[in-house]
Amino acid sequence: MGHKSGFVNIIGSPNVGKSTLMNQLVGERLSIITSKAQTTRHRIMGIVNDKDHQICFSDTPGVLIPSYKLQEGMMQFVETALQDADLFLFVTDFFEEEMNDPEILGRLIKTNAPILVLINKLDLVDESRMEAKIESWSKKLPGASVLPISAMHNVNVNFVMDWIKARLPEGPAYYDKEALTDKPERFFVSEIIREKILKHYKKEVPYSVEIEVEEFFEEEEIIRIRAVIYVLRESQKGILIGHKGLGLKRIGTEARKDIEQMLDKKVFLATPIKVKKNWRDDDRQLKKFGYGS
Ligand SMILES: Nc1nc2c(ncn2[C@@H]2O[C@H](COP(=O)(O)OP(=O)(O)OP(=O)(O)O)[C@@H](O)[C@H]2O)c(=O)[nH]1
Ligand SMILES: [Mg+2]
Repeated sequence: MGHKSGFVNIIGSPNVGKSTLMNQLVGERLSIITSKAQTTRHRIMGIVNDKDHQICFSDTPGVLIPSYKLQEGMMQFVETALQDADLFLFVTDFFEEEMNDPEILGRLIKTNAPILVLINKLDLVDESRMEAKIESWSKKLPGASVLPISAMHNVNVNFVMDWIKARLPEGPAYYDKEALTDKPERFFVSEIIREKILKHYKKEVPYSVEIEVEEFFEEEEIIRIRAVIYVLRESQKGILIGHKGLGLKRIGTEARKDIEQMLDKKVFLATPIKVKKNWRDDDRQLKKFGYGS
């Protein structure tokens, strides 16, 4: 048997556990995970290599109907992931009844790529209640296989790997066999900072924030990073900074610790905040932040 290689694209609604699943499959903390919807904004690749396989997973933003251009950009990543998949992992969870964009199911059916439907968060429900759920998804996506899992607790994730390996096309590796992802370190630095903001702030603040790593200097003993936090409004800057500056301090400290762990080196992290009105609807800004083409 020859070498197998292909793109396994992870698609589904926001907050169902797509990123949790990819990290579990890859065995690394690549995508950020939070309890809020729209945590993932980009297509993030996680690559699994062994002697006979290269599996290129793509985590994607949760499918939604866009209401501003940033979300249009996010859905463009989903669009390309719909087009270049060898296999699909369609993730839903026990609680999802109807997708906010049910059209996506029609799109999935039309592609030729095999689909595995994963009903996530099995740990939160009685297994006996899963039967009906499995049947309903089998009707929605005829021809697909359906499997209940818990991505977080690693239940049935091994079966996902078996399903993939049995269907992966034969072919040479697309990426270096040492590669873990397609994204540079700077990207993960900005994601870690955004994760802390998603974790500690409510309402519109996390959705109004974008991070840009402006400087990344590696010295012998330390890496100096300057990451600008962009917000939409002056008032959001105040909220982020918080009483006596403690809010921003907490973000900086928590992010720095995670970044140090990722880079395995001491880090100095500066996180100035800048107001950029309307960045979520500004094509030029969005392009600079890595959205759109
Ligand atoms: N109980 C339970 N929670 C889970 C499981 N998998 C994921 N979660 C939680 O569900 C929430 C969303 O997980 P994510 O992996 O960020 O979901 P996502 O689909 O990537 O979300 P978006 O990036 O916003 O589209 C987080 O709070 C996870 O901890 C699971 O198997 N069981
Ligand atoms: Mg995600």
